[in-house]
Amino acid sequence: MDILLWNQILHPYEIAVREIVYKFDRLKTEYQMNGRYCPIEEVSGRVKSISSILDKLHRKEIPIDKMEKKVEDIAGIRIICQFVEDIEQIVELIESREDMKVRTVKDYVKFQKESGYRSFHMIITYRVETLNGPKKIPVEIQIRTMGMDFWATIEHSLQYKYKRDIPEHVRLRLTKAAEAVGALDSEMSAVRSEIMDAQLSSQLLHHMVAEILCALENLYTIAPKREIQKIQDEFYRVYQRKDMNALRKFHRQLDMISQGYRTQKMTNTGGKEPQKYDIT
Ligand code: 0O2
Repeated sequence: MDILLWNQILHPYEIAVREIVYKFDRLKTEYQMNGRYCPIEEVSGRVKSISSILDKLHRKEIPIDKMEKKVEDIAGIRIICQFVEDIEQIVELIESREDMKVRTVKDYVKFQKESGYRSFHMIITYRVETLNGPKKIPVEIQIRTMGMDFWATIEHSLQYKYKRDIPEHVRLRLTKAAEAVGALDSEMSAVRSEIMDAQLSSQLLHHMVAEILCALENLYTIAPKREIQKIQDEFYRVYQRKDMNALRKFHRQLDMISQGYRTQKMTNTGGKEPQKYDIT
């Protein structure tokens, strides 16, 4: 099989990975825009390297012409979340989509692997459009918490270093580390609602500040500079209080001031001094 053929074979998998990562990223943005907690922390994807594919074919004694049928993780997506509870939400979200048809699932979260590995795996069918027409391909989606991901990444590197024959004393450490990750995930779950509240408040604060600064910037073209300076100083004062209600009130007043200056500009003052508006 020459290199050109590999490229041809892998191309639809690349399209699938790019499209799916993009779709999950867009979902994340949608959650944020709606001020809702997003169960997805990070999404990444990869097409399995040719050497990894060859290793897997060898390891599982799969003939090369059966590769596309038997190796279901050529296209791989990884979704990282903060809490174990988020995994279930993401699974339901995927199950409800029309563009991703779930073929099989493996729940290594409930049924941890002997190695200590924990993660939720789904094989889905995803349709890509290519120059040669549509093609349905399998994609493996791995869903796990940050803690599970940390453990799996380290263990994966060690498997590579020791050629899948990790020495017993290292294996023992990994088992202990897996237990610690399990305990960490449980502790985090216990304070999940508090953490979610804190994150949502901080997200709302960032959103509000961005909107206020944008409104202030728009004011530059219609209001006198010293007025804007006064409003800006007031904004810094209000911001220091980190009080969402005060910021909301400030935002509303700023909107009214902007509206006032805009109306004034439209009706043309005829050389008169522009009227001043105060934030109180
Ligand atoms: P890579 O380099 O990540 O692509 P098998 O190869 O038999 O273990 P199978 O039957 O194809 O796996 O499916 P399974 O068990 O769902 O595993 C698929 C992928 O999950 C693996 O791909 C790993 O990415 C990950 N995984 C499974 N078990 C472990 C584990 O014990 N430790 C770590 N770190 N990852 C694991 P590949 O092809 O093995 O490797």
